[in-house]
Amino acid sequence: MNFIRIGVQGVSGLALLLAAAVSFGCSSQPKGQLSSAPSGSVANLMKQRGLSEADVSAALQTYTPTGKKDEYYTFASGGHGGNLIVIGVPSMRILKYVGVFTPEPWQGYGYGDQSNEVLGGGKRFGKTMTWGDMHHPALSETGGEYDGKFLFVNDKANARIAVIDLHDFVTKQIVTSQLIQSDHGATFVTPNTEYVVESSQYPAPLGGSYAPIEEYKDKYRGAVIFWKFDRDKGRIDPERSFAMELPPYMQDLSDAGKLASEGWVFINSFNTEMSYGGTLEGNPPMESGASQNDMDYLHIIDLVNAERVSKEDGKTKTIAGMKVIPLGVANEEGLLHLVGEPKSPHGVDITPDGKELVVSGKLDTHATIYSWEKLKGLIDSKKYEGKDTYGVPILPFKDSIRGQIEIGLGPLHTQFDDKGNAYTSVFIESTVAKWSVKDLKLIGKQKVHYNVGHIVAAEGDTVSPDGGYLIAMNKWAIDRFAKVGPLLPQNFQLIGIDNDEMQLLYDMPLPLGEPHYAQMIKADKLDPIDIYKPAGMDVVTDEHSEFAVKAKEERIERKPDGVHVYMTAVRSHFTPDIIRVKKGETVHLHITNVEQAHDATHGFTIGSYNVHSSLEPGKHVDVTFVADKEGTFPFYCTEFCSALHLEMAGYFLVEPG
Ligand code: RUQ
Ligand code: CUA
Repeated sequence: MNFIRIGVQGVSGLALLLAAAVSFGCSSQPKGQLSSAPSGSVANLMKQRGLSEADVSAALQTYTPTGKKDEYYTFASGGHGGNLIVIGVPSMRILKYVGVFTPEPWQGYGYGDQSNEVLGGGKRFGKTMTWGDMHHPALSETGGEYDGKFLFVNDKANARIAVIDLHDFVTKQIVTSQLIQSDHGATFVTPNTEYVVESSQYPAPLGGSYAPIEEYKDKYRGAVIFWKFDRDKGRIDPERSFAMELPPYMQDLSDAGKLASEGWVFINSFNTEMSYGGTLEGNPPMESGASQNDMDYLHIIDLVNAERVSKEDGKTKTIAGMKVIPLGVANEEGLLHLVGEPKSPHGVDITPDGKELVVSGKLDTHATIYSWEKLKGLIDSKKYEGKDTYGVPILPFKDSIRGQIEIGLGPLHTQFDDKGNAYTSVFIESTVAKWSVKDLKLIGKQKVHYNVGHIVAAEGDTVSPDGGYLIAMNKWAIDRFAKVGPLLPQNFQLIGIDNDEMQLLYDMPLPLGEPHYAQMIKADKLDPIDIYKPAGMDVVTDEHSEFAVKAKEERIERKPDGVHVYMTAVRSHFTPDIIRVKKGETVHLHITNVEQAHDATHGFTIGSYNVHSSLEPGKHVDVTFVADKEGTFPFYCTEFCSALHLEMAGYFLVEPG
């Protein structure tokens, strides 16, 4: 009876019961009929639904009965949707979408003054972006451990970084710098979240100006921005942030050093050939031009000294409002080193002890394990094998690695468990490879259903990974679910990693853009609030709003800048419930949900005016718009808040001007 091998605690009794049912209860049941005897029903259900013992074992490890909560939260990027997805593990139930880079109607995100200001923080060349290409979430850390306080995430297309506060799961800030025109090595945080790292992907003239592409080598550059995080304020401080100019290679993923390598930052790159396409103009296509060299470069940045240099007079330039350490200064000060890395590398992942770096090349079958001690020794003794076109010293590859391990076709990203193992996603093969970090030996492979990109293991990129669970984030769920037309959902596959052999536990379609990366954190590290207290909170500033309205103080005031409506929401009434304005007047709605009960969320909309707010208990929102259409516009509450919810309504009357 070896059918159930469960690593999850607390179900062993049930497992035994089911094992007994399967072994003894199924012999005399006619096909297709449910037994009334409890001992037979499981076996019968298995038969009816065509489930194997492995299926039942997997189900037992993920099924979460009503009222029981998940052990982990997974925060996954929402890809092209620009929203963050909160998922419970092991149930794989979706708990929330958090509006981040794109408007999110349910939360009223992007439909009111506060959230518009957040989205406005990410304006590019004066324009508010309403879509994002979200890639890599990073949880805030203390001492290299997730602390459950904040989450950062990047938008690759528009080089934006967002800050989400996990006390209420609300996006508080978006920052961007026109220094760079895209990002990919983002977001990664230093072990105490002093800095949030954002490096560019596609080189461009720094600051966003035009330069002919023929001048690529001279005028185009990459850059890395170190956004300073102010933990007390819970916000990035652009004033104390700085950047470093990088050669015009295509910088890829990055990681921050920890423990042994704390204070250093590592960034991969490809296209060290500096190919820029132009097939119609007689050039090689970018993808083949960019794959000529056998080696690309890993960038090694001395963040501690870079921070010092960034504060010295005359050592930086200001470009697009960002303080930048020029490449020349970085070279003089020894802030940047390169080391070869095999063919088109993608992921760079630091081991939990911070002593080694795992780099995987998309066009290589190996993972390469660099020793931080060796790299540091080479840097200290200035042992270079040469310099690149831009004068950046290159460390000798052979002297910097401990070894390589044959993984398979197209290794990408690596995560770690609590037993000294590493897990690497293998894109072309569609597998997850498990290997021992100590012996560089392959232990096994788990087939995943289709193109796997990132993988995420429980706290798998911290100084103390948990093991237990891993999610393979597969792109394009061909053939896995009921068909929904040519545009395919993504597929998250939950894999148990507590036993020697990995076990596929669950398939979860994700009906959004390509998620890329996620973070998985123990649920008990988070302690989100239930209500905003006291009532009248501006949830973006996290302060009591100056426009907060108290019961009995509701009013409508005409001021030089328009009509101010001070409104309260309480089950089941908006006060005032009639608003009269003249066509052309500017309207300022100030709405406070004055309730303090956990189940007292209201919503507010005025039809045809594209106004929507979510009013959680105690929340205050401001909405400003011009009453440019005359007419009779009902407004109402959009959350089914009470038996008289439908009656929670009123009229917005716009008289002809
Ligand atoms: S990168 S898998 Cu941002 Cu690997 Cu997508
Ligand atoms: Cu308030 Cu429905």
